[in-house]
Amino acid sequence: MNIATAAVIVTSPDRNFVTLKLTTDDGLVGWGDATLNGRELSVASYLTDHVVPLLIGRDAHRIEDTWQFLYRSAYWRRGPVTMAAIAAVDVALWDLKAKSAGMPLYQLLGGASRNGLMAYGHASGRDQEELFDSIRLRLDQGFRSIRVQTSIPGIDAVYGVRAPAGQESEQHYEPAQRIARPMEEDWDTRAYLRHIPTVFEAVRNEFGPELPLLHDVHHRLTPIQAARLGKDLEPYDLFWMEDCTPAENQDALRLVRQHTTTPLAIGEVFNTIWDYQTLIKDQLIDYVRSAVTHTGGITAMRKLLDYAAQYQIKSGIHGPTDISPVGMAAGLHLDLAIHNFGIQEYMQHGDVTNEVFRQSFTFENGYLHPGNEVGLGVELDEEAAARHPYQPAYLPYNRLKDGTVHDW
Ligand code: KDG
Ligand code: MG
Repeated sequence: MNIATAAVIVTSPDRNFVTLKLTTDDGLVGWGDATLNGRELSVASYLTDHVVPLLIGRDAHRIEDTWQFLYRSAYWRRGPVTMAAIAAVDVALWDLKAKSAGMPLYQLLGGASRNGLMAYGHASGRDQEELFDSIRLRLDQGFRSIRVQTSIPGIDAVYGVRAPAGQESEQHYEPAQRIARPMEEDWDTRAYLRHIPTVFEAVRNEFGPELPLLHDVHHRLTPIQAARLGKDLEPYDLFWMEDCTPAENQDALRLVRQHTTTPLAIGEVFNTIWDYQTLIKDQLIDYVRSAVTHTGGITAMRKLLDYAAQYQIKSGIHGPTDISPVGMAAGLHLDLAIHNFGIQEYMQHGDVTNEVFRQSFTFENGYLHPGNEVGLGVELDEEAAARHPYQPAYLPYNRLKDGTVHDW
């Protein structure tokens, strides 16, 4: 089973996606997701210009060897562009291996360790009424765990809160915008720290003690501010507080950890196991937030999650809309197979994306399942993809009231 052709497909149904298609000399097709939100074309170029020529003629069964070859032969290691490109190759090879074995991928990874994957949905609102309506909508859809994001009095636009009706879908928050320059948002840490505990108090009073609630701080606090927020949220029993500091400095989490028992999740912008080295061995976190797409694929994620398992740290695989259905499916197969599954984010793609990516994973009664098609169970419809050419898009960025650029 040698690789005969490799092609990079960039399409923009509801948003931009970069997909790698590998075809073998015996006619099998494998898919990999290489989408890096707001920087899509750099990964497409890395693949097309530097990786595709190296793949032709390689034995598609040699997944570990191909991973090590791409990682080490580049000399320049790590980084989101490199690791997304390697991830796409790795996932496409796992898709091919599972197809050639005639099995869904999770069977090759050891088989199912559970019946379904608890998923959390996103709820947000500009005020309490909107937030409660949004939570009820997710509960009606079947979600049993909810991420809560809200506007902050005095701040115009806040991460995770959907725009007013008419500007985007009623259901979905999408931060990347199809505009020529990044949108500027504003930020005020003191206003945020005052407001968020009041929101969780109101949500607990309305929805009771059982519902698992999550919150994404999106990298905006210093360690001592994050420690305070974790303490202030303890009465509301969060499932996790996510990305509370910008954790290039892994030791920052040590300070947060010393002050609070609120569980900590981090890692959606990490791209290798090394970004977690201190966090895992010193047990400074509870959940690993990497996406298969951004962390070198199934091969690297399996090693990362097995390492985390030795310290009772669980998975919380990243599943926003900028992970394509191919990347989502890869995460779901891994989730089903590993022992230390925690929770899976599920933001749900729009109808146009679902027409381009035919998928067989299911969501029922709050649980995702990757399905039982051979391979990943996702096929890209190239004719449909061609109807949606790439459109430049950017994530927003933040400034403080005095004009200083802040973490977004
Ligand atoms: O591309 C950026 C998004 O994926 C990110 O902002 C989503 O933080 C996010 C989350 O937790 O889903
Ligand atoms: Mg996040």
